[in-house]
Amino acid sequence: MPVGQIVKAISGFYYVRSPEGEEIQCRARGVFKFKKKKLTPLVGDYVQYEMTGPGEGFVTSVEPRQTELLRPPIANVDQAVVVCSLREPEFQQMPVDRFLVHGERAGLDLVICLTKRDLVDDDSEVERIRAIYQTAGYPVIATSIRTQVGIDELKKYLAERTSVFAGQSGVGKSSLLNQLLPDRKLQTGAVSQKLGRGRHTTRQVELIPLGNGGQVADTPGFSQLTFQGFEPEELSDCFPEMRERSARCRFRGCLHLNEPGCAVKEAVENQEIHAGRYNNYLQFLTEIKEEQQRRY
Ligand SMILES: Nc1nc2c(ncn2[C@@H]2O[C@H](COP(=O)(O)OP(=O)(O)O)[C@@H](O)[C@H]2O)c(=O)[nH]1
Ligand SMILES: [Mg+2]
Ligand SMILES: [Zn+2]
Repeated sequence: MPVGQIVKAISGFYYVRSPEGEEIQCRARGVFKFKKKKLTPLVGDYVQYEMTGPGEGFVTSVEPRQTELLRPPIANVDQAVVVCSLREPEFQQMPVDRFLVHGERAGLDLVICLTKRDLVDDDSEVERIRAIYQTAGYPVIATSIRTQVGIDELKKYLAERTSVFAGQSGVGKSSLLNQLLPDRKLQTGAVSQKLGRGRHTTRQVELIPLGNGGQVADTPGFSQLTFQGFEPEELSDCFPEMRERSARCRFRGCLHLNEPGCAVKEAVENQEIHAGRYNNYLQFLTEIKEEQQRRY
């Protein structure tokens, strides 16, 4: 049986892209089987399907997932592009670190994309931000849809993989996607304001090919910013620069607070780990503990 990828799901239909690039409108066969396994097919899933007519068929089974996101619901994403503007609104580190932590936990590769480079005079702020994320190993790309700076570099990161854009409202995600997908104009902030509608336009999640072997998920990006379901011990694993040092902490399960022999704190004191990153770690740890207290 052929294997294709679900690129869109609308009211009970799954649109499966065949190996030849054709879109096949499918229903799921034996919905009960899927339900029993608590497995709802997601956009991004590789599925086996059976043709029943031209352009029509049944999904018969779902292949194991490489990654899985719940908000937005999408499977097999390789990479998240964390988008943050330099101005309008000002760069904020905390939301970037939140998205990075969620991306790490989902097992995604991560790239930071700074937008609206045309609104700052020189590269000093970009360099400052780059320095923050250097020890964590995240690439930082500065872009502008006005001057086109950084757009080609971003495209290189999007080739041959499936990416999702994450970031707060107004940072320029739709504008970037419009640069990448000139054939389909997404609503940007300015346009939707003119129409007097809310900024959040609900859209179906859809995978769109970029023509360079890459595809992007057309979604508002992952919105989950709380740490529900996180355990305190796993948080530092979601900071690469802490993860690589925590094996050298004296105590197993070290939370890198005030424990003796903590390799992470030592690295913060030596400025090998950026203090702002560590402070956000502490903030998120507090939120995880508060969340747990509410549960019990
Ligand atoms: N100056 C400037 N404005 C931008 C740039 N990218 C986006 N914007 C503006 O920022 C606003 C929000 O953009 P939008 O793409 O809707 O953001 P989203 O909410 O993240 O999808 C719009 O008014 C865009 O025109 C840029 O590179 N430079
Ligand atoms: Mg948008
Ligand atoms: Zn430690």
